[in-house]
Amino acid sequence: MGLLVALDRPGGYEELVGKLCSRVDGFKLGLPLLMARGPGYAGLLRRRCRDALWVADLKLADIGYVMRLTAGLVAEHVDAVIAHGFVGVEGALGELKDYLDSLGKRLVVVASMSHPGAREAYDHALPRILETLERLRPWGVVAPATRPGVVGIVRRRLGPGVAIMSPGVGAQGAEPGSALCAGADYEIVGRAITGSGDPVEAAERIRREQEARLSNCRGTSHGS
Ligand code: NUP
Repeated sequence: MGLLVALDRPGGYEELVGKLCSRVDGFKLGLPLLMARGPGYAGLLRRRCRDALWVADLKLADIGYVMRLTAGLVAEHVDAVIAHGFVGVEGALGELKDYLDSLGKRLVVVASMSHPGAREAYDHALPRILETLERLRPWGVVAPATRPGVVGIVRRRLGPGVAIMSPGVGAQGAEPGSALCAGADYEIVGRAITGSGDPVEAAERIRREQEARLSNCRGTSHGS
């Protein structure tokens, strides 16, 4: 069971990361924060919580050459980098994966997105993206907590060896634990924690809700 905190809004998170460190599994750094503070800020935050999982959500969707350049700016400070799945393998995700492999870093690829408009594109694109993921075998995949059915499809298709991380819990309406029940490894939560008056209490409450939902669904939909 995992909880990743999304840090998106430009701001100072050193103290918050220190407080959340023992309570969550990792942190996902958004583009607004990285652009405002610079890639080195990821390193500064990491020093507050070294052993957590650190993910740079760069949402890369470009030719391999440019994706490698972009990922290279922040790779030393994080464990994993997120790219879009629709750009395909040759000349794009394949190159990025080889590059990250050479650095000992992990690639996470978006299979589908959490917002309502994602249906316009991803309902059609998902079968193709799943083929890409099967060939590429990235370390991780992003699938939406707002559509647990999609999480289940990704899990069944790619098997137990891939880390599935699911955004959409809290501010976008999905309940804590719902994606975990559908087969995700991590739920990504941003505003429900960072926008709360008491982020530590919010993270602890979300953890408790994840545990409660997971223990309910285990033995029913997701097995033991
Ligand atoms: O499909 C996606 N939806 C999504 O919200 C893929 C993402 N990577 N995200 C990210 O998850 C988004 O960029 C933000 O960092 C986080 C969700 O934040 P919140 O809605 O919990 O505040």
